[in-house]
Amino acid sequence: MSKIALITGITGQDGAFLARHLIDLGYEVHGVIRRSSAPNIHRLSRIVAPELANGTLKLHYGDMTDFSSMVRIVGDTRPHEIYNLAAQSHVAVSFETPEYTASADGIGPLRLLEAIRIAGLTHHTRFYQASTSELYGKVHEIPQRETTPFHPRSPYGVAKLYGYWITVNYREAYGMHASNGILFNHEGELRGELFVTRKITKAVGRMALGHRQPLRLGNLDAQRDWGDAQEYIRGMHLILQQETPDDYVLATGEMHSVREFVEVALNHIDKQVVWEGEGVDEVGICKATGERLVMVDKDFFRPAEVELLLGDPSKAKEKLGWSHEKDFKHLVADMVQADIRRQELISQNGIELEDFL
Ligand code: NAP
Ligand code: F7E
Repeated sequence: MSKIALITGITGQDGAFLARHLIDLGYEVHGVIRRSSAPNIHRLSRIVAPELANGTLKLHYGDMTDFSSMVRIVGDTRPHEIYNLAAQSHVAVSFETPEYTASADGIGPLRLLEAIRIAGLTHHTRFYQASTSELYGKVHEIPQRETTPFHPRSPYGVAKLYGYWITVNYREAYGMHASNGILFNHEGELRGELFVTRKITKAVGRMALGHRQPLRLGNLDAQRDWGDAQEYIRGMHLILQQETPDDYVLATGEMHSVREFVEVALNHIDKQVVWEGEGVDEVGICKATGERLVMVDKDFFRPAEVELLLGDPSKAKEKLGWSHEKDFKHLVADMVQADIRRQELISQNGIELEDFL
C-alpha cells in the first residue's frame, strides 16, 4: 500500500515541487487548494500535469483559516504525512494584513494539529511545519542555527513563531511526530514574482528582449542565504522520515546582498551595472550605455527590516545527510534563463504564459 501525503499550499512554489517529488517516490498525494476567481494551479499544471489530468493527484477545497475544512480533509484522507506549506508568505504584505497573516500562518498550524487529534491520528500522522529563517529576524548570532534565539521582525515572522512553538508543543504534549523545517530563502523559476529574486530575474528577462523600463527595488543592502527550492523540498521529506521528530535548519551557509543578485543577473545578459548616488537617490546605470537599469523606490522598504540571514545547516547534514548543491551563480543564471525563455514565449504569443500553464 502506498503512503498517503497531504500537502497544504500545494499550489505554491514548494507545494508543486513537493507534490512531484512525493508522487515520484510512490506516494498517494492529496493537496489543499483555495477557491479563487482566476485559476491558481499554473505551477501544478507545469509540474504534475499528468497526475492532475488523470486524477491521481487529488485536490480538496479548504482554507487554513477554516477549521471545519481542516477537520474534514484530514479525516477523509487519513494521511501518513502532512506537509503544512500553506501560508500568506510575503513578509511585506504581512504588514498590510497582519491579522489575516496571524490566522493563516500562526493559528493555521494549530487547526491542522487539532484536526489530526480529532481524527484519532495522533500516533499515525507525521507533521511537517514550514518554519522560516524569518524567525531569527534581528539576528542574535551569525550564522543562525537551531539553538539561536528568535527575534521576528514582521507580522509574518511573529505568526510563524506561534506555528513553530505549537508544533514543538504538540510533539512534547501528545508525543506527535511533529517537526519544524527552519528553511532559509529558497528560489527557482516557480518563485512568486513579488519576491525579490523573481522580481529581478523577470525584469532582467524583459531587458534581454529590449524592454527599457528600470527595475524598482527597496533595500539593496539586505543579505540573504539563497538556495534552490527543489533541493529544499527533498530536505522536508527527509525530516519526516526520521525515527524521532526534531527541528532542522536548511540553508546553504552562504550569504549575498540584493545588490549582488542584481549584478549577477545583469551580467548574465552582458550588462554591467555601476551604482551612483545614495539611499533613495541611488540608481544602477549600465556601464556601456549610461541607461538607467535600477532605481530605488521607498515604497519597497519595510517598516522593520531583516538586514541579514545566514544559516548553518550542519545538523541537517549530519542527521539527514542533506546539503545544498546549486551555488548562487548557477541559481541566478537558471532563474534568468527561465525568465528569458518565458519572455520570448510571451512576445511570440502576446500572452502571459502563466495564463495557460
Ligand atoms: P508560496 O509560493 O507563497 O505558496 C503559499 C501557498 O499557501 C499557496 O499554495 C497558497 O495558495 C497557500 N495559501 C496561502 N494562504 C492560504 C490559506 N489561507 N489557506 C490555504 N492555503 C493558503 O510559498 P512557498 O515559497 O512555496 O513557501 C511554502 C511555505 O514555506 C510557506 O509556508 C512559507 O511561509 C514557508 N517558507 C518559504 C520559504 C521560501 O524561501 N520559499 C522559506 C521559509 C519558509 P494560493 O496559490 O491560493 O495563494
Ligand atoms: O525579500 C529586500 C527585502 O520578499 C528579500 C519569503 O519566502 O523568505 C522570503 O521572505 C529581501 C528583503 O523575501 C525588494 O526588503 C529589496 O530584505 O524576496 P523577499 P523575504 O522577505 O526574505 C523567507 C525565508 C520566508 O519565509 C518568506 O516566506 O529583499 N528587497 N527590494 C525587496 N523585496 C521584495 N519583495 N521586493 C523588492 O522590491
